[in-house]
Formats: sequence, C-alpha cells, structure tokens
Amino acid sequence: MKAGIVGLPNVGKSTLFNCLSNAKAQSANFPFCTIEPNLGVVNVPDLRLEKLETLVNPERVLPATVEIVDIAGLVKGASKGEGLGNQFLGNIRETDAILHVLRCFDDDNIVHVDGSVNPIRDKETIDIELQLKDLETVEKKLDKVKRAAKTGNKEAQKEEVALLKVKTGLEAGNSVRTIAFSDDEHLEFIKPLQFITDKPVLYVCNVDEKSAATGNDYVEEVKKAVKNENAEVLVLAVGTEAEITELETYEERKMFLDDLGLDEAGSAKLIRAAYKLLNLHTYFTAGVKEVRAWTIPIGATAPQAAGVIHTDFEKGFIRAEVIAYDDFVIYGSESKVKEAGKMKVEGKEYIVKDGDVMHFRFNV
Ligand SMILES: Nc1nc2c(ncn2[C@@H]2O[C@H](COP(=O)(O)OP(=O)(O)OP(=O)(O)O)[C@@H](O)[C@H]2O)c(=O)[nH]1
Ligand SMILES: [Mg+2]
Repeated sequence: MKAGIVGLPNVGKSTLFNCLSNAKAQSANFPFCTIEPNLGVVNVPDLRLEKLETLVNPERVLPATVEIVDIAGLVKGASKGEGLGNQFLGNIRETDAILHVLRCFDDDNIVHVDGSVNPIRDKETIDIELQLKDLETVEKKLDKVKRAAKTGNKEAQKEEVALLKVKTGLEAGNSVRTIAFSDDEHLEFIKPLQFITDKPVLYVCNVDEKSAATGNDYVEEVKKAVKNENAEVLVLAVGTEAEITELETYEERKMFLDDLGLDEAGSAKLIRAAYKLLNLHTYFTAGVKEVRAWTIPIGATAPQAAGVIHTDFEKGFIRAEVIAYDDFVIYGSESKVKEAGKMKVEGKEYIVKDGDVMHFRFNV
C-alpha cells in the first residue's frame, strides 16, 4: 500500500517528499526536475508507541511505516503523452492513494508552469488529465462489454450500466470517486479497473511560512472548490517544513514550531493523514525485547493481523490475547491487566481494533 505525491511540476512535491523520508529526492527550481519516481518508507509518528516504550522499557522500538512515492509533475496534455505524461500517469496508477499538492504561495522566483499562482486552475488541470486517462480505460472496456451485453449476457448488461455511469460522469468532469455505485457494482466492475480518479485523495496546500497555522485566501478557495469531494485538505508550509527537518535537536524544532503557532510538524500530520487515506491502522506487540507497531488494513481479522508478523502465525492461528491500548496504560503492565481481568481471548473472527496490544497463540 502506497500513497503517491501528485501535482503540477515545480509546486514542491519533492521538497515535501524530502520532509517525510530519509531517501533524498532531487529538488530544484525548474519543472520536470523529477522524472523517475522516488520511493520512501516513512515512519508513522504515534504517541502511543512512546507511551508503551516508557511502560515496557524494551530493547528496541519499531514504528509502523507507510510507503510514499514522489512522482513527476503532470502538465496539460499528459493523457495524450505530453511531457512523458503516459509514463507519469502509469506511476500514479500504481499507487493506492493520492496526495495532491497545490501551490498556494506567491514567490516570483519560483517558476509556475502556467505563468501564475492559481490552485483551482491547477487542480482542474491535473483532474482533467487523470479523468481523460480514466475515460480511455472505460471506453476500451465498454467496447468489449457492449458486445457481450448484446448477446444477452446478464452479467455484461449489469457491467455496461456501471461503466456507462463512469463514462457519463467523467465526461461531465467528475472524478470516479464522486460517482454513486452500489457496493456490489463497485466491487465487481469498478474496482478491478483501477481508475486513477477512484483513488482516495488528500489535498495538500503548500503555503508560505506566515500562513502555516492559519492558511490563506488560496486555501479558502481550494476548500470551497473541493467541498463536495469528500476529501480532506491539509495546509502545509512545505519550504518551511524542509527547514525544520534540517534542525538537529527536538528543542530547536519545538521552538521553530512554537514561533509558527504549530503544535507539531505538518509533515507528521501529513503522514498520519496518508496512513488513514490508505485505510490502514495499527496494532501493537509489547514485549521486553521489542515494542512494535504493525500496520493492518482497517477491518482485518486477528489471523490476518498475525499474518503480518509471519505467514505461519496466520496459518497456525489458534487464538489472540488482546489488551485494549487504554487498559494497558491504565494498569501499566501486561501482568496487572491480567490480574484485573481485562485481557481478552479472541478467536478467528475477531476484528482487530486500532491500538490493540496483542499476543498470538499458534501452532506450526
Ligand atoms: N517559496 C517557496 N518555495 C518552495 C516551497 N516549496 C518548494 N519550493 C521551491 O520550489 C522549487 C521546486 O520544488 P520541488 O520540490 O523540486 O518541486 P516538484 O513539485 O518536485 O517539481 P518537479 O519534480 O519538477 O515536478 C524548489 O526550488 C523549492 O525550493 C515553498 O513552500 N515556498
Ligand atoms: Mg520533483
């Protein structure tokens, strides 16, 4: 599962990627600085992990991670192959969620590919290219499905109805994620086609330093423009965040953030938002050797969660011993939780909750 950073060229995508990841991407003041995607594995900041560390005092602590890809900028005509567009769109298709960076800062020294700062126009430019690509996908598929539908194939007829909804929606300038489908329709016919505009999206407004806490007029316009998209908007001073990342100590970073009126780095917020966008959450294992956060899809069962540690854990799953995170903190240790009778034993059907502290029993 990975989230891709998408937007026009030269809007700060690689600068943002560098704030999140240790894998340094090249960033410079000219369009198409990035060609090949940069992949980074990013630690997910989680205060609960720090709390568990102080309670358990383990030899090591391992946070959850999420994969972020920095992708080349798209320009008008990308869907027709402009500016290596097809390759870049292919890179976007391989992601599971989109972080759409919009330039919301003025700076005459930083080139804008379309000559002026206008995040609404920029967003439309990107949306249109993604939608045109999806239109190509749906039209190809429709050709085949229509023929099958004509022969009386009931399944193909249902599929045709779903695909026509996509086509009509895209032609009206709507992204697939905003079109209404029944659950079955989406699962059977829409999901397998991996439409780019069906991926969940988070808008990242890249603002100047003084707007980091409050946003600015550009941000307000963006919020208005996306209010029916069911998408989150995050305000981030990417250039400033890059400076914060350079600071060595926690105290220095804290002082910088205080000056900006922020309670934590925007990059931390963004990582958590990306994690959520990918529909992921966390369970913990907490032993003296290692306290660790594990990543699972929301809705995963106990055996599936065990499988993230090792496939044998899933195959030979017997039961899980589960402590709610809050109980672990209230009682302070596993043994005290047990004494209080707060540890639960769960079977194969158990849906793991965010923050569960777990032990798996299995045989191989
Ligand atoms: N003033 C200002 N400059 C920024 C900000 N964010 C990025 N920049 C500058 O904008 C230029 C482009 O940044 P990049 O991160 O390389 O942009 P990109 O979106 O990755 O560009 P491509 O890879 O060409 O698509 C660099 O010179 C950055 O230093 C910001 O918040 N404020
Ligand atoms: Mg770049």
